[in-house]
Amino acid sequence: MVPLKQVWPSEFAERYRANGYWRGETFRQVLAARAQERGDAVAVVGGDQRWTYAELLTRAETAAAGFLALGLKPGDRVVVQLPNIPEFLAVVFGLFRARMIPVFALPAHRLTEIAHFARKAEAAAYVVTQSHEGFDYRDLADAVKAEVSHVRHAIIVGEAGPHVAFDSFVADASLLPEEDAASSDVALVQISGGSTGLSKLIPRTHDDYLYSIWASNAICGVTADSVYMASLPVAHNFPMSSPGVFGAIYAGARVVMCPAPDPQTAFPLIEREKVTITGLVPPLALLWLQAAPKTAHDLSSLEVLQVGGAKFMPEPARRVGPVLGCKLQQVFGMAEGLVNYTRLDDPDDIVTLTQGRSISPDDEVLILDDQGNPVPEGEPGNLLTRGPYTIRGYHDDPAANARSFTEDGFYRTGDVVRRLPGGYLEVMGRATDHINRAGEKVSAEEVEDHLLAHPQVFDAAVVSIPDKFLGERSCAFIIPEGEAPKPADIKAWMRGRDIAAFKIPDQIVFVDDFATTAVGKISRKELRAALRARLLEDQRERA
Ligand code: AMP
Ligand code: DBH
Repeated sequence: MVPLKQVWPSEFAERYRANGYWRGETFRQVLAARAQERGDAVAVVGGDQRWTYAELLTRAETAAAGFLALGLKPGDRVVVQLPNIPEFLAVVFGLFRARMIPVFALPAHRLTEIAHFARKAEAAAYVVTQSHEGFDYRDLADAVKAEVSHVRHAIIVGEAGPHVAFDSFVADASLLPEEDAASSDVALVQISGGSTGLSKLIPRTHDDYLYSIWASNAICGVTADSVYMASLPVAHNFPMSSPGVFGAIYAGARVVMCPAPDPQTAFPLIEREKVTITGLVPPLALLWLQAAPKTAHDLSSLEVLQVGGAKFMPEPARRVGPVLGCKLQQVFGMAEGLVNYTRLDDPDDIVTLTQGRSISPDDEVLILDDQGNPVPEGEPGNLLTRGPYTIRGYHDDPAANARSFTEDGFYRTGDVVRRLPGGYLEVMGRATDHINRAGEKVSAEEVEDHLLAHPQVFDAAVVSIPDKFLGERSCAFIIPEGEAPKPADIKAWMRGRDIAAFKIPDQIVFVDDFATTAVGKISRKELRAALRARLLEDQRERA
């Protein structure tokens, strides 16, 4: 197996420890400590379940014993694809207890993505729920096991069919490893949204991830009295760690698992559980703003609404306070590390017009032009960063690492930002080609690659176009091979590729050629930019 690691040069690691960011804690210790201190406090609520910290610990230990009893070993990687249910925490803390490493997939991912994660991580097992939003994950589990031979076990939360039932796990303290992980070990693997091709694996250590979590708690006001609701899919880095469900557990607070983020589902839960803080992507924030004035539900417990994942425009940002009666906090983060927040006591203009400033005094934030020189203060440029919770490399991907990291270890975020006084950042756009579809990042290259597999597609270029609701949507320009198929046929065919639905182009435009007049070669990046400009021009003319 390719070792999973994340290593900072020793002078950096020493500084991050000396400055108190890396505390030497592990996730196992965190849950054990909270169960000791606050055993009777409710840790997580979801569906008709309510577990105290003591119960969550017991369930995590039972899960750990179950994984080990199957023959899985410490160090094994396990793909976890669960929706917002309390078992998510039992599974993940169970894996931490057994010193196994969760690799997080989103509920929307399908065979193509899961097989890629499982292969790349050399996963030995796969944990899913029986079904969610009408999709039966047991069939997917069959397919994953058939396709990726080292995935030996599929563990199902719910009716397991031919697979292993999570409920069948039995406690057995004698199986549990005595020795804990080192805090510098990789604790978990996040997935990059990715702009070039397939998603990359992001190994995060206990030290660095826990730092981003407890420091986020301080910035977001999360304490033992908080009630954090996971509205977005909990496997996303944002609801997991900014400060997310892990932040809530770190603080000894209560997690509420909201099964879907629509107001009809979320508002009754806010009322019932007296939720104090939750996070949304901008399109959902718009829905909440629309629904709140008409709701009969009492939302007055809500103190902070975090909005992030994509740019939140100033106009709706201004409405959050008056309409929802809570503070807005903008969050600009990435699974690779760096997270920026507006602060709870910032003036309104900062909160509505910026995407916040970074967590740590030791976050190094560079804003450079395309030649790598710093831009004048306040001018837009490429954001690069290095720091105590930003990775130095993806797992097992030298080509991606050469592209995405500088020689001195800065991560090229691909975002274009400008810096305002006080270190606040305003996100201006993207330098790389992905579509930020309501917070879901879709790689243009990955979708093009699928389209090019279609027999009637000669060439394809996928671009993002502004969308009133989603922020951005995807448009595929296709040069057909022979007669053009119907857009609906292309979409149906894409669905058959077993990929997440958010990757299927929202719009398809057939063209005879890409009409690129440039002499010689044109990069795909330039091509996409030209096509996008042409489409926007056409739209303006028609309007
Ligand atoms: P990922 O690498 O998939 O974790 O996605 C992180 C990317 O999402 C960032 O690099 C930004 O492009 C985008 N993003 C996250 N939060 C915001 C925000 N508040 N405003 C604008 N873009 C954001
Ligand atoms: O979009 C993201 O990936 C994101 C947004 C807000 C993120 O990873 C985070 C906060 O931690």
